[in-house]
Amino acid sequence: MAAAAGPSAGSVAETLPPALGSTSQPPPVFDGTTRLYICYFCPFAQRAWVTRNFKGLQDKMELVAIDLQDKPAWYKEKVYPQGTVPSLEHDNEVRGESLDLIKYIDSNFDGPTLLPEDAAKRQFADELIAHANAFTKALYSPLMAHAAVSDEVVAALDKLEAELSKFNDGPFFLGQFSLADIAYVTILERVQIYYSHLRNYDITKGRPNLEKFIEEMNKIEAYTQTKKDPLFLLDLAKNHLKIA
Ligand SMILES: N[C@@H](CCC(=O)N[C@@H](CS)C(=O)NCC(=O)O)C(=O)O
Repeated sequence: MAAAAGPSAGSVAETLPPALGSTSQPPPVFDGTTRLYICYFCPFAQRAWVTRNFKGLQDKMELVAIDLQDKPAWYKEKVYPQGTVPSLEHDNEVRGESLDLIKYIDSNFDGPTLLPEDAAKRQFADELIAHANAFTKALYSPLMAHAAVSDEVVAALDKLEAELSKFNDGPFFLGQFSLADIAYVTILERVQIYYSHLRNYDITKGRPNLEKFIEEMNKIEAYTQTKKDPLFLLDLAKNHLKIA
C-alpha cells in the first residue's frame, strides 16, 4: 500500500550544504556515493529534491548544491555533460532530466511509493507527467514575452483544475500524493507568485481544486523544506528569465 501524505511525511531537519561555485573543489565523483546535484532555486531540481525528501533518502542521497550564477567548470566536465541541474550520480552513472529522474528515484530507491497501483491512475500519472513541460511553457511564455494573460494560460489552468477532480478523490491528482503532484507543484509555486505580482492575476481564483491542492501541498514538509522566499524567486526570474 502506498503511504498517504501527512504533515510529517519526508520530515527530517536537514542542514543544507553551501552551494558550490567556480572556485570550489568537486566532490569525489564516482566513489560509490549517491549524489543529487541541484540548485536551490531551480524548479526542475526541486522536483527531484522533493522526491528524495518524501522517500526519506536524506542519508542515502547526498545533496550537492551548484551555484548556477558562478557555475563550477567541473560540473559539466566531470559530472553531467549537459550542464543542467538536476542530475543524479548513482551506480556509476549520471542521469538528468527532472521528469525522468523523479520516476527513476521512485523506482530505484526505498521509501513510500509515489505512484498509485491502480492501472487507470498510473496511466493518468504518465499523461500528467508527460504534459508538465507543455504546461510550464504555456504559463512562462507570456511572462517572458511581456504579454497579457492569454487564453492559452487560462485554458492550461482550467485543464489542470479539471484534472485535479478526474477521480474525485482530491486534493491531489491521484488520491494519494504522487509524482504527478511533484511534477506540477514547483512550477505552480512560481507562476502563482509571478502572475499575482506581475499581472494581478490569482491563478486559484474560481479554481477551488487548485486552491485546495496548493493548500495541502503546503502541509507536506518534504516540499515545504524546499521552498524559497516568494519575492526572492520573483526577483530571480525578473533578472534571469527577464519576465515582466
Ligand atoms: N529539462 C531539464 C531542465 C533543467 C534546467 O534547465 N535547469 C536549469 C536551472 S533551473 C539549468 O541547469 N540551467 C543551466 C545553467 O543555468 O547553467 C529538466 O527538467 O531537468
